[in-house]
Amino acid sequence: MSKIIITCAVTGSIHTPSMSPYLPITGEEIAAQSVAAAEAGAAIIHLHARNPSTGEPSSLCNDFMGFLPGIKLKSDAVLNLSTGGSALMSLEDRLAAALQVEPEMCSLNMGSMNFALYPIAERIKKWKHDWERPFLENSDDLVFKNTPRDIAYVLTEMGEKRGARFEFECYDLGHLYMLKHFVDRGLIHAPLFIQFVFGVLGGMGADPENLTHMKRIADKLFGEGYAFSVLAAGRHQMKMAAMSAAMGGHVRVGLEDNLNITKGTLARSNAQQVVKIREIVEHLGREVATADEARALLHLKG
Ligand code: KMH
Ligand code: ZN
Repeated sequence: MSKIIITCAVTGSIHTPSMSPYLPITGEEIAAQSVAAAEAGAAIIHLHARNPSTGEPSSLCNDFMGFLPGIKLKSDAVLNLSTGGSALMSLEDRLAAALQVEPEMCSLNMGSMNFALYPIAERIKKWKHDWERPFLENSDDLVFKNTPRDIAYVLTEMGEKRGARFEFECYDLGHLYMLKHFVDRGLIHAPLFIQFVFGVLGGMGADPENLTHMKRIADKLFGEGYAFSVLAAGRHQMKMAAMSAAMGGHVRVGLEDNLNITKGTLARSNAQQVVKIREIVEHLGREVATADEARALLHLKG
């Protein structure tokens, strides 16, 4: 089995400041938590930006520049910019920073879907900012739009023209077939790095049978030409990541995906989750990849 790549998704666009005081929001906070996550063993840092005053998901290049230089200065982690942004953003906004920054890696969501966040708002008693509650509650009528045309556009602009490679986010079985379609069209080249995403309301649930089936079909479609990683939302995070590690896959953790470290206890940082999954995977007999080893495994431009 190859070394295991730990990705840490440090802030995302789903959780809001009222849910955890440890969620990094400002450029300084995002940079500091990213560097600490890299020091703890994350080879890849997956990044979204926030408005530093309100914590609202932001697509402004200026907000990305609030943390990117700080991370680069203090770590050699692979910087992976989200092109998913938030489901409320236009594709143009979602890509604005990545087009400028030209990162080694970016995410690419492989299909349109419901992306219901409202169940996670139920336990919040007091809201810090006006935008949070409508943002979450209106997600019962939200479509996360990633049409084949959108996907082709991201592949062309970020992949072909700028040399980025991708974390292909697959929330359902159909997304693997969409990925295969783009491989056949010649817009995607091995080795693929596929992120199996579990537990988003609108995508597949965090059931072990779904992971074994996703792997079985990915093996059939992509053979030796791919590696998989697993992220699971909320309380399913660690057990699904551990299962991936046991099956030869890679793992993703971070406060984008889950705010807790154990049931009912908030993680005090992203690094705390990286340390936890690192211990689990090392106990399973897997070695953790450095950033440069991840670059070599995934054929990144460096
Ligand atoms: N929020 C995750 C479920 C993206 O940024 O492009 C998936 C994700 C999407 O990270
Ligand atoms: Zn993301």
